[in-house]
Amino acid sequence: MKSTLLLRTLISLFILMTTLAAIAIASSSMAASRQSAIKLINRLATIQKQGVMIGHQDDPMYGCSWKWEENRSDVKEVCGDYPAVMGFDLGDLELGKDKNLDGVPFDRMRKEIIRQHERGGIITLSWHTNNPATGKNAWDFEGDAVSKVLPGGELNKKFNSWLTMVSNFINSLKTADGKKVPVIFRPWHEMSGGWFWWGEGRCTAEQYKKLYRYTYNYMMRRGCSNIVWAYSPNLADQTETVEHYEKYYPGDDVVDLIGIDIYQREEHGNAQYQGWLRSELDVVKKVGEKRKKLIALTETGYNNVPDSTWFTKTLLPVLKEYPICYVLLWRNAWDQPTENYIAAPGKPSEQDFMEFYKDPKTLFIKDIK
Ligand code: BMA
Repeated sequence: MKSTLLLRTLISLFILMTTLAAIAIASSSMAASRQSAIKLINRLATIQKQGVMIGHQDDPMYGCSWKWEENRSDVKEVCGDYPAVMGFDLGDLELGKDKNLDGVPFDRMRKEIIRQHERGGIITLSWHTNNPATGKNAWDFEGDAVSKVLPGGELNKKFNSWLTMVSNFINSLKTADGKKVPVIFRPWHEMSGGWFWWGEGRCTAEQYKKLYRYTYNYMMRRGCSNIVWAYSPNLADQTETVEHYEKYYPGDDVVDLIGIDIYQREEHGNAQYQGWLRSELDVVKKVGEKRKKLIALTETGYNNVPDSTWFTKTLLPVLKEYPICYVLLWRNAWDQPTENYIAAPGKPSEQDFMEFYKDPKTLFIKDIK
């Protein structure tokens, strides 16, 4: 009897110890596997002290007067250097398409991401995910999609297959010697506006947090160790507050960088836009300090930049007041005549952008190499 009991105790002890060892190995390999992301986080923290990196969405894909040619960039054609940050969008990847929602081929995107990494630059990815409930685009907010994609929901399986496709793409971002390229990923962005199916009024804050955390856990399990995770709400209707900004915040354990998306339109004055930037960045800075997160202006711009001194007189003075690591100006869209957000040869802001480039605060590729 006694010896059976001893044997049983020994067996249970053995099982417990092997389980604990397995957990330790799993968590240490999880930590180790984030190496490339952590390296990027540390680099961003260093750069944040030096100045603000200038970024541009779809920079090497098309510009105001060209598209799909290789080795071109409106930014480079104006100031002689590439933007320090390049942004790309994964929308439509989840449908198995070979081009994104703006016509950018995913193979070309992968190539440009690797090129940007090899020239010493930074990459950020957004994802204008189609509505899984209605089959329409990201701006279709019908169908209660968030609750349906979460575990137990009728679209969970389909959603998993979408996350798998995005994970596979991110895992495929590797240099020739097999090293993974780190990227800042900004899923479920602009949730404080109501225009996307994952936004305000389309799900509860709790559901949103579940969606974000589910995405994080799923993609980390699929080995996406090269992601720096970003939380990126949009401009508040009123003056921003910490409470409002954090309404959808999914947790310190799943976020590395926090930011804000803010645009100026023709009906807004420069002072109004600057007021918004300050109201938001005051809060982003405060939350960043409190939570020890990197901070950025994750999207901005003035469509078609009609003001010829906008970069140096409106944007730059505010950038100088905040320790943000980057600002991403949106695309010089080939397909949307009203969506040109950065300088290009022959545009009214061309000269001003040169001055903006020369300012010590603004960082381009040559400054961060
Ligand atoms: C939006 C606009 C759209 C575009 C989308 C994804 O803000 O620029 O025209 O399709 O981003 O890039």
